[in-house]
Amino acid sequence: MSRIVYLLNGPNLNLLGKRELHLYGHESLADVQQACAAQAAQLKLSLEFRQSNAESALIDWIHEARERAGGLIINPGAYGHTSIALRDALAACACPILEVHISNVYQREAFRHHSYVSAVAAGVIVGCGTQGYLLALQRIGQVVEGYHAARALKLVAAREQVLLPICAGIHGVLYEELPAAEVVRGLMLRPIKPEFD
Ligand code: DHK
Repeated sequence: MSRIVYLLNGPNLNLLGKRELHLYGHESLADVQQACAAQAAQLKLSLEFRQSNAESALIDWIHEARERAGGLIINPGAYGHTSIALRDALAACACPILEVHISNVYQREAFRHHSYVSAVAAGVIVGCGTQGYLLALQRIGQVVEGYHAARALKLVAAREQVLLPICAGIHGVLYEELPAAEVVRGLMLRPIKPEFD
């Protein structure tokens, strides 16, 4: 599983720190990018941080991520509420997708309460301010780590010809506590399942 993570921002997010400060906060997009880059480095993830006001550019980047990424984080901005094209592009990605909204869209106008993206996202982070991006990165990092841990364990289990839970026991890993167990037990299975069948 690739360690590349795409973090995409949709329309008007280039105005972070300049528009509706009470909703979106004082940080600029450059501030957010800097914080995300630091977090990604800590998590050993390679970050592709991008923003566009154009739906087509976002779709092209999602197609790119489809080929390269281990995870995709997207704040679709208003396109989340309107764009079936964005939703379809995301649905074609096998990697885990997290949707982020800086503001609590459920406390706002009714037209913001529905997102086409949510149905194809593994998770949604709403109303946590720009920290939502860091939480999303942390989550993707954990899934990627879990995948690699599970894969390594699976290889050892195959080599030693024991079942995965027994192998975990032999190697002193608390199977229930292993982050990979989450992967093995079925959360976020969409991209990973074929490997563990
Ligand atoms: C950002 C936008 O630009 C809005 O169109 C969405 C989202 C909410 C946010 O909270 O990050 O409705």
